[in-house]
Amino acid sequence: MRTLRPFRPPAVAASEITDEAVYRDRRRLLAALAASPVLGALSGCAEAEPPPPPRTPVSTADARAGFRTGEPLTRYEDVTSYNNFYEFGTGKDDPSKAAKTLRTSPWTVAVDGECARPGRIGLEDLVRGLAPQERIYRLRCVEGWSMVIPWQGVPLGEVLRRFEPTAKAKYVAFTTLADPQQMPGVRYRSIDWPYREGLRIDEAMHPLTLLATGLYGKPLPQQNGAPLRLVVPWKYGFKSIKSIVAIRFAEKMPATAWNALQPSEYGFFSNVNPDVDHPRWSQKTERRIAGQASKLFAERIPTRPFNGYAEQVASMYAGMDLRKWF
Ligand SMILES: Nc1nc2c(c(=O)[nH]1)N[C@H]1C(S)=C(S)[C@@H](COP(=O)(O)O)O[C@H]1N2
Ligand SMILES: [Mo]
Repeated sequence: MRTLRPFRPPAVAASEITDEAVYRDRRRLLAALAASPVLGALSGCAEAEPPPPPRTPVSTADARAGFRTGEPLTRYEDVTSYNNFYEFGTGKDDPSKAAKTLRTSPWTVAVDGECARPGRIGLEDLVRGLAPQERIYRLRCVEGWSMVIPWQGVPLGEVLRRFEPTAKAKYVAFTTLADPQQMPGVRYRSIDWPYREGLRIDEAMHPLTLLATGLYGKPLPQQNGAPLRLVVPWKYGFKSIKSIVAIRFAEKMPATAWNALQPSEYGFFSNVNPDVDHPRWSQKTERRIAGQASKLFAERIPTRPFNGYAEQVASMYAGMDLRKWF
């Protein structure tokens, strides 16, 4: 029986993927921020509701430009051995070692809330009749590394429409399985289990938002969120919730795991934004883990607004103050 390392806060985890000098800078930044009024202002913003989204639907044809990229792919072995999946431990190599205990079949998803056709549905029925698509997406972790991964899956919006969301469905909330028998990390209070995430309904329906069931042409490995997980490529990686067992249509902004843990650091929207630093570190650059180079020597490149998907998604946030709604 493997013993898991006790929970380390994300600040420490970030040091693993950052060079010493940058890490020391972050420490200084943290000290400076602790003394500034900015943090207080940020943490107050969870109170109010954001303005309603503009009525500017993005057509699938417009979004298609974001469906693939010619950038070098992350190697399969890196995609499947350097993971964040706290249900299996907080170390990057914990999930690939521990997640084999997750049973992914049979798998059912409970759908409820503001919709005409709630119910429990098996995974096969959930995606039945929807043609699987391949999407090559960049995914950027809030900790500062990114990957380029060929995913297979179905557009989330097409799945959600089957449940006939009502006019009151302004948000969609997602929940991960939390079974301490299968998920050793759940025995530690690293986050308030179960892992929860949420999207505004227009974000959930956006053609770029993928419900992934595979990568590199194979079924999803457990450590990557088998048997189904979100991939929301313009948002920080933690929005891409893994091993989903429940979907709820909601009228109010749902609670999310990282926001609940540290609201001043993780907002509801969490769109990738190089102009809004995390309170403890800069978000201006990222380490791209791709190609043959080892992840230890990953190239540092500039981070782009909305992770490079601005053309497809920026219209959803027109008129929103992205510093307030981070
Ligand atoms: N249930 C659950 N989903 C999760 C996480 C988690 O800890 N638990 N980690 C998130 C984070 S922080 C990232 S960066 C991505 C990583 O996905 P990958 O390991 O497939 O690259 O998964 C996200 N989804
Ligand atoms: Mo992440």
